Amino acid sequence: MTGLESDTIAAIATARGNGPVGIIRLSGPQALTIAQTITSAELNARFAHYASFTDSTGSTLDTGLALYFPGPNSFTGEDVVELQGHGGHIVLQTVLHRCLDLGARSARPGEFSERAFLNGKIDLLQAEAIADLISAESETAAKLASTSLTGAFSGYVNTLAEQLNELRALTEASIDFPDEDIDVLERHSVIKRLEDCRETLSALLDDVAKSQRKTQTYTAVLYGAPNAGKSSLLNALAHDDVAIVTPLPGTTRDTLKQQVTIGELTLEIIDTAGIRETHDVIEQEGVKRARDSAATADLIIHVIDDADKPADNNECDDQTSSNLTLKVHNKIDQSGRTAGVSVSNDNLIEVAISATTGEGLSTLKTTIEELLLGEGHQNSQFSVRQRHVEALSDAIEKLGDALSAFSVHNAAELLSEDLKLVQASIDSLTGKVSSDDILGQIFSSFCIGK
Ligand SMILES: Nc1nc2c(ncn2[C@@H]2O[C@H](COP(=O)(O)OP(=O)(O)OP(=O)(O)O)[C@@H](O)[C@H]2O)c(=O)[nH]1
Ligand SMILES: [Mg+2]
Repeated sequence: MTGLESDTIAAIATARGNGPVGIIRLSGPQALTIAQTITSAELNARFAHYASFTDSTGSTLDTGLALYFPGPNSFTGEDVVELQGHGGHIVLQTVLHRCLDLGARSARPGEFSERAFLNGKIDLLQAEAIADLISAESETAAKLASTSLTGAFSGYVNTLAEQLNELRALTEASIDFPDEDIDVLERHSVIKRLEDCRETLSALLDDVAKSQRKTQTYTAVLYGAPNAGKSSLLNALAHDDVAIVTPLPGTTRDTLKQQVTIGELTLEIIDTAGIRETHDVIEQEGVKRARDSAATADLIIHVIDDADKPADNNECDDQTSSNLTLKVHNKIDQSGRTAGVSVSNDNLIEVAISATTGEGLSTLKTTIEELLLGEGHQNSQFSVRQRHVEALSDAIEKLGDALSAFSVHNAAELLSEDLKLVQASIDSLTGKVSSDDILGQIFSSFCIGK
């Protein structure tokens, strides 16, 4: 950590383009002086001053609010001033140039967050969560990022780091004071603690993987015999009349894609032509496309007309794909089957619904969510990047190595060295240990002004 920077940075913190309000943010030792010169006002801490923002000749460039947040109680930990004026791109540029003329330097992308990180206001997981919150494209992604920003993810990682630290301290104590009667390295207890640590790490990785899945878009194909109710189900899940529904078998020909949100899951649903032998060349192409979609989908939703005689439904039992498949018995308002979830004779999960009355639909949605996100996914609320998955996997692998080496050699020195490696992987998550390269890579992907 380099501590407080000596220069003052400035940037437009609001999105590029013209808007009603625009914010220029200053951070660093000269932030207050620069802002006071521009506003000709004595700025009190955390007080909204209405002021004119003037150029060097005293002419008004804009009028607005100036807010002063003295360090260390500011976002960056340094003195920060926000000048909130009108959001026109040109007017913001002129006020920004005035800040630069008075000695500020243009901030690099993510430099405010980088300073917050370097000054210990946030850790690396929280800094990344800020960027993820800004770029979130779904409600779920935004929720995950804001939970990570509160420090929830960091909390788990820090607890793990403490656990490892304790174990390493005990290990090192036995090296430093070999003659003293420290039974801390009682073999079984050490192995047990190492195993506990590995278990906690694996559980965290599992949660992280579940969270990561939430920001992916999955594809689910509606597959089945003509007239089974595939298009009706699409419309019910989309809450919209997206697909044509008629009582005629063979209504859908083209594949029809619709993105829907099911709980925390983003799903692209593909409605397809009913599978049957046909001489109609258009329908033949539709059936081919349906099969192609089923071959690549993350989930096949096999829709069956529950009110129909079984022979008709067997038409589509030619799925060759080994993809995850869910059976949906539709039209239970006619068949009389009870809505709900069960396991079929061929060991597939099946849900009984009526696309028209909506019965069983909420069970279907939770089943789809659990199939794709994993059970208990509601408790996994982390904003995840690939580097987190890699760091945790690496820590688990190294802890495994440490455990096997200790089981064989029983050597405290070796264990201590091995634990250092595990700890480095864990600490890289929060940025306690990180190379400038990694920091540069992370912060350069931020937007300017954040
Ligand atoms: N009673 C009842 N009728 C349904 C239900 N779902 C669909 N239907 C009716 O079944 C008929 C066929 O529905 P679609 O949704 O077009 O079936 P599809 O599987 O898309 O058919 P194709 O596009 O021809 O393959 C329509 O008349 C629907 O109104 C249901 O749950 N209950
Ligand atoms: Mg259809």
